[in-house]
Amino acid sequence: MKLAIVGATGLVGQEVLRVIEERNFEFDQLLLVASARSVGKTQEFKGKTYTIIGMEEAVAKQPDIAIFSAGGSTSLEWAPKFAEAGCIVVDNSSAWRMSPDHKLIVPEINADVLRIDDRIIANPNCSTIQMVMALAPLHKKYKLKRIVVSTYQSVTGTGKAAVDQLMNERNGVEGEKVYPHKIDMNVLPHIDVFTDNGYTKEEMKMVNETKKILGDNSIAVTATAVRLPVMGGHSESVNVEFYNDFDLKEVREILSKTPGVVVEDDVANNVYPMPLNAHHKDEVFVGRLRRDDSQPNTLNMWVVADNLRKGAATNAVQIAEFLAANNLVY
Ligand code: 2RA
Repeated sequence: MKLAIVGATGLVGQEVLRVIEERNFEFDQLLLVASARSVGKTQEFKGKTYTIIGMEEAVAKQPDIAIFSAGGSTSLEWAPKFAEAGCIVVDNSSAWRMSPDHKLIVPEINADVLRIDDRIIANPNCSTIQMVMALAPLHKKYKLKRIVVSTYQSVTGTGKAAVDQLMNERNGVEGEKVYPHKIDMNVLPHIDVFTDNGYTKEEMKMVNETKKILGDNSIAVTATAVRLPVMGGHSESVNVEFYNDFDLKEVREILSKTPGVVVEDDVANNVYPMPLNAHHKDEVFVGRLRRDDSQPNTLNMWVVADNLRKGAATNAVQIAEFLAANNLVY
């Protein structure tokens, strides 16, 4: 197995390396690929020194799987070239997510739709992944009607420069600004760009990707995505209406038995999911489960996950693991 990590020097690329090491993902050859400004630099990984290569060289080496975390424009230009060379691309950008010809995969939910001819596979947006991980088992049981979600997203979702802006502001140091406003001691109801309907692209990703992953365009979704000066992960307040009534105890049981989901819900002892506790972990943490008495069949929950892990790197590596385990790599 020849594995390429494209965008290897970014926050997600670095997390992908940590995940493949932790999960002992098997490969014969590893290619660390990045933009021209990083080519020639070296990186230690599992006791070996790797020299970072460029995109042309990586394609020429014909990797079997390439995990892309290099942004949408790079993926639009290079994923087809890698695929042409016989590689399966697992892409973390939004470039292919809503393409009717490409699959959008959360392995615990819909990996079974993957086939040998899938050459570019989309990794969903981090804020979508954690939400559908919590909602998919409940959808199966009670059938989702409407989702109202507000997110509280870590600066790590924007990337290293955003983390630097936060820490510079906190330390009173001048530096590059990636946000239109101060982020420290502030919240920005603005993630990605605004669209003509007044929503941001981040909010529309949650609307559209949720329907595609759950395979049900009838689900009504509305989202408000907010950026906070937080590091450990994304948090979400999810209000969900089902077609069928539910039993709260049964909801708790279903979630507790869902692979990749951990219920942290004991408010009498101040137990609920928090980004600081989710940081560096692969699970999706669910708590504050309670019925919304303002309308029938409606549940409130609080969902937290490390956006760089299950929200990006781990989900992508799990897709790669599924491909390898099911002989979908040729
Ligand atoms: C963010 N979900 O948090 C987006 C992309 N990682 O900025």
